[in-house]
Amino acid sequence: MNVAVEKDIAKVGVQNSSEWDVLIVGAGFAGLYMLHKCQQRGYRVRLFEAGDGIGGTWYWNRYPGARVDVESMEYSYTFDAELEQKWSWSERYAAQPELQRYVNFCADYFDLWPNIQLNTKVTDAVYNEATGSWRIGTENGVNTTAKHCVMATGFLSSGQIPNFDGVDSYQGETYLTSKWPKEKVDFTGKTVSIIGTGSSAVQAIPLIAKEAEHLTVFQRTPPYSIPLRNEPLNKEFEKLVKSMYPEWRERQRWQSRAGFIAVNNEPTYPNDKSAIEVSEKERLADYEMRWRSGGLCYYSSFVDLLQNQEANDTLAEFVREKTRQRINDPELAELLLPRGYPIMAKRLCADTGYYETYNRDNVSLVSTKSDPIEKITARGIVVAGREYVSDVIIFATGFDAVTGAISRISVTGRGDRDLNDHWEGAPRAYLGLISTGFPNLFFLDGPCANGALVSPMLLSEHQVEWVDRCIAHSGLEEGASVEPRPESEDEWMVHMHEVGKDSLLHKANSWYMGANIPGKPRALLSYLGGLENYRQQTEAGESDNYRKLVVSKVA
Ligand code: NA7
Repeated sequence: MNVAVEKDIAKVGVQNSSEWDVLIVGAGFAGLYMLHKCQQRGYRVRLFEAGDGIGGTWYWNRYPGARVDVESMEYSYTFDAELEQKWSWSERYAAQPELQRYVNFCADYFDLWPNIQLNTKVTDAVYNEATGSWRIGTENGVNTTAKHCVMATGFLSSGQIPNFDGVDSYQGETYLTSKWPKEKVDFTGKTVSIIGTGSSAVQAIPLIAKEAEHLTVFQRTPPYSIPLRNEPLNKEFEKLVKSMYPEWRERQRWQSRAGFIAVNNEPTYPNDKSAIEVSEKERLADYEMRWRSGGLCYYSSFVDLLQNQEANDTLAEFVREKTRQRINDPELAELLLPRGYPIMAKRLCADTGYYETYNRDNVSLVSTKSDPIEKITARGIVVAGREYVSDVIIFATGFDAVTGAISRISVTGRGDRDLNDHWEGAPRAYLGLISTGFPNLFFLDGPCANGALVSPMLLSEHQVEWVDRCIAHSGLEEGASVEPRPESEDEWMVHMHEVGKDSLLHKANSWYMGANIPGKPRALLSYLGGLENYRQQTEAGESDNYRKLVVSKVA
């Protein structure tokens, strides 16, 4: 520990028998900012990261075409004005390698490396009621104790390969998009199969198709996908944003609905009108304007798109019509067009040449909607009795999202209660930050907050700052603890379900609902109240002196 840190701890008079004041799990954007805050406070802090590099999701997801679909100028840390001015993005939407450069730059900039421990996968955490601290175990046998533990494990970090019959018998090469090798994978001259057509596949397919001898796509549910319109970062736009970053960020935080405001290189406000109450002309003008901008800006279109089926249908039909024009073969287009579930009820995809890829001679589509994948053999994939032989299978099959990464750690709270038991049926956490019976254990971008539906950068920064103040409030002394009153957790869950009950999200089998994982209980995993409302609710939780929490301080 450095002398300055020791001095600071001496200053606040910490008497803590734990090895660490705060142990953070996960070196994504959320965990790294948490580490920065703890360092600023002079805490004894450690961050454990399973990978051998930092970046979390952006460390693991290195498949061809991996790129963020929130604009780079908005998908970056917002808490440090100097950093904002210093860093320049090269593209409108940063690709994975640039995101990794950014995250490493930030770790250097804030001098985070001394407290990051790589290659350290946390397996279990057990609360000690006598000391009010956590014992944390890891895969490589390192055990440690910490007064507070912050799970910054990510909501799209637990990749899943479905348990296809015969999956282990396959003799070719296999890849999972969310755990892609660091070395370049060369598909030249190979026949490749890819299972899945979510965001990851939609990004990877156009690039793999250019290289492979033949690419076969196995599609279960056609996605809704909007052209991303990526390009080198417009320098005028960069200048504009950098000249008004404080105001821009405030609008992202408080006046954006989902955390981003750029549309067609301009700052905008979300559209607060109903899609069915405006004239068709006005409606189509909004949809056209967003189509020109590209990407995810439909999330800030008409206010009722995710609440009202009729409103939603207008956008779904608009997108289908636009999509139809991108595919040469009308029969194939019918197979690729999304139907039967509301647009945005599964996460919208944003693509670069996805549909046009199906116009190539070396790409074919196998629909597994009515004929699911039967099995995987030593040579390939079997659908409807036909074997599709291939040299490579890529699983772009998604994540055990939101709860998966936390659930894979064995977490034992007060009274030997297992967190997975507490979350049985559906996860529960006050403000999505802390669960009753699990004192001093915080979740960033976890369930019951709105991580899945807003720009994660903004949400996690806000949560980190909340957790930072909460830890400071409850203290680091032995025996001190903080957890929600049972009724506070109940109240939040009632509020979350009230806010989400009429959402069209319930009408699709998405990872938002846990419905992409066989056996996972179907439940709304995220708070749908919007970013501003979430910020208000969490701030209210503090301004009444944490009345909804039980804070046991040590005199
Ligand atoms: P997604 O969006 O969950 O996509 C996974 C894809 O894999 C999707 O098309 C699934 O079809 C398909 N899938 C999953 N299991 C199966 C089985 N058993 N059989 C056939 N097809 C299957 O994950 P991504 O990695 O693409 O994107 C995750 C998020 O990252 C995304 O939402 C953005 O936020 C960024 P389904 O739709 O379930 O029928």
